[in-house]
Amino acid sequence: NLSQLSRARGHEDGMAYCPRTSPLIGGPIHVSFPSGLTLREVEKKNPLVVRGGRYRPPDCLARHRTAIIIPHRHREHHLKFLLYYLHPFLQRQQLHYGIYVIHQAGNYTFNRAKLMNVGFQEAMKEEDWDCLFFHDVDLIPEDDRNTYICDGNPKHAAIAMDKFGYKLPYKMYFGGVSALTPLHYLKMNGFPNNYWGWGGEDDDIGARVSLAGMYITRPSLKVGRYKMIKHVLDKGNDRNPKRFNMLAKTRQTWKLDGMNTAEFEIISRQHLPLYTNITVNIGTEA
Ligand code: UD2
Ligand code: MN
Repeated sequence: NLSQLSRARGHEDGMAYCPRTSPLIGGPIHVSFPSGLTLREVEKKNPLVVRGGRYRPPDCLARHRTAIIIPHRHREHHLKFLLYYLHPFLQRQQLHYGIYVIHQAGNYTFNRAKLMNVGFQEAMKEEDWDCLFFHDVDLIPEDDRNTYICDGNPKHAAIAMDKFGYKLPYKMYFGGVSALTPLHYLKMNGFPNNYWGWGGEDDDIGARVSLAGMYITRPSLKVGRYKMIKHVLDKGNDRNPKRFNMLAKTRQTWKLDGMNTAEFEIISRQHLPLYTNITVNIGTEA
């Protein structure tokens, strides 16, 4: 509501907009994984981040409000490194931002796409975000110029990842990190809810973009670079054997399954120092 909004923005009264291009942005980022890093240290390095992992530039009015949505379970060691790099990166871009970790409760098969639907709905309840970045927990951006703001069409940000030799694996690829406005998201009925286990959901999401009459934009190969923290396939996230059959039907299913049918039960919402943790019961496969 409006009065809440203006109270929240009180400190920004009369403040000038941040420049269109942040003067704090550099170029390539050297990514390494310091051993023994703790979340406490990440907190100390980011004194302006407030509860729930929120930030606004202290001396100018941000032009963009971006929520980062991270699907998660049992990857605390990756989350720590992501937060270590992402907080300063987003601050250098002078964004108003918030980080949401959507934690799947229980041990049932993982469902990345459905967790994104939860993240979208819950993040939009909290603030009027104008852009949502759907972000794997293990991908670290390697260039400051990869700005975490939305385009006129859905954006696939992770065009060049080390694991694919810093090339796009195929034209319709939409995995890793992607950015949509709330309008884009609703136009494509969000993401599918029924991809349980590894794979396929990213291609379904990519297909939804064009089925909804939009197209995929991307940063350049030089800028959209990411390092993926090395890992094996998680327990509870086996390859989904149904993915090929399901993908063949996206054209028939996208309007019937998605944000409009997402059913889940929020177990807890914690505004932690570096992020908002939402633990959710997303049920099991029908
Ligand atoms: C690829 C895609 C990813 C997704 C996946 C298929 C890349 C870089 N990413 O990732 O976007 O399409 O294939 O589903 O190619 N996660 C957990 N706990 C788990 C399992 C998964 O937190 O037990 C989350 C976490 O954010 C992780 C993401 O889901 O980064 C994708 O899972 P992955 O990293 O195991 O799969 P990967 O690297 O093949
Ligand atoms: Mn991964």
